Amino acid sequence: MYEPKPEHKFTFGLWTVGNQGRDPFGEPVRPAKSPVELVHLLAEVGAWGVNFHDNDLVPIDATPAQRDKIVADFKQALADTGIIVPMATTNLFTDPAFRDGAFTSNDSNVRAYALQKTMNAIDLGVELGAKIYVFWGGREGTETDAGKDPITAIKRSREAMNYLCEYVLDQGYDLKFALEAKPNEPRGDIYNATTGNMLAFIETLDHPDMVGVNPEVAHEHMAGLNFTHHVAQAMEAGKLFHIDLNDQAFGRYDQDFRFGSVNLKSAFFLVKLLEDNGYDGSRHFDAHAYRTSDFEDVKAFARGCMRTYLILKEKVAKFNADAEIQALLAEINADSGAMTPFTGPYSAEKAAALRSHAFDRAALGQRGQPYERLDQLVVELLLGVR
Ligand code: GCO
Ligand code: MN
Ligand code: MN
Repeated sequence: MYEPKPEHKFTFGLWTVGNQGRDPFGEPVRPAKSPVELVHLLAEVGAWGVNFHDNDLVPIDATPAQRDKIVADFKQALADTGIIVPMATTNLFTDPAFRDGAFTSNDSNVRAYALQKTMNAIDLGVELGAKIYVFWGGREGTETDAGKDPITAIKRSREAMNYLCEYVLDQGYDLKFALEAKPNEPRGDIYNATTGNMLAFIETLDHPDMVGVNPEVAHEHMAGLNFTHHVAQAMEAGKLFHIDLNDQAFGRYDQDFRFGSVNLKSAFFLVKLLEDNGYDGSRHFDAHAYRTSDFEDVKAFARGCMRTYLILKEKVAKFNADAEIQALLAEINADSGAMTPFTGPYSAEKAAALRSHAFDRAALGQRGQPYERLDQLVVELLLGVR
């Protein structure tokens, strides 16, 4: 019943199930697996797609011949398993060249190299079938604002996005960009720190229609924000091109935990938002197994992400079909229609009528809402007693 199927569009990055458990305090605990092995692992657990950074697939120092062999082997693995590549991205953070950022680096050579690397990575992604291209500016930030002007940083980011949109148009690629915000880690502060910042930034680009967002649960949670509200704003604006699902305790380091493993209730409202509003992009799990896991446990991690999503999806259907919950919602949203003559699109007549209407303000302030009763029903639904 909770088996992943292609229509669920569950995807993982090579870097997620391939994560070796390195952290700032410790060395890798799991051996490196090749991209081909990881594609087979993803097929075994029932995923639909695989995503990658250029250098997850092709090492940064690979020769053209090595590149061609790696890409051919990877394509064979995709053909053998039926796994597809819906999204690709560029690694603009691991190499020391990017220690001060890529598109916002103070070094014009680094900024140009970042454009070159991204154009090559876009070609690679498109060659493998990607339709969405993610930009996560992990190093686009500062530890001190003494050395970088934040307004210049915005202008440099815009210039890079405009350049790369033109590149995609010039090549005739069927590719859209999805910008991923994060408040910090690995930089002290990262520019365009939240999904809301990204949405505002996109509207200033030359081709805003080509660009949307890739929000990630952990990133808004790291900033102490309501992720579901950010995703809702993106959806309402037609900008939810991709989503990174994982989990994260508020106030902690960047955890990338299994989806739904920490904040089950917010995961429920997120799945409800996506499912009720017909989101039809990838459900991408940008997470990794605990450092204590071996590869059997990595598979349990990946299966767990998908299974929890599907269980929550079933809970959403129950919520929508629950007579008591729906009756409470009807009561909460009851509207006699008495205000319709005054509200909606503005007219001078409506405004005049509204100004002369007498409100019983004390009565307005007396109305309680049964949110406690409703929320307890949600909790009982999630706890499995409804
Ligand atoms: C992070 C980010 C990354 C990006 C990835 C794809 O916190 O490290 O979430 O995992 O999503 O680089 O762009
Ligand atoms: Mn992240
Ligand atoms: Mn991410």
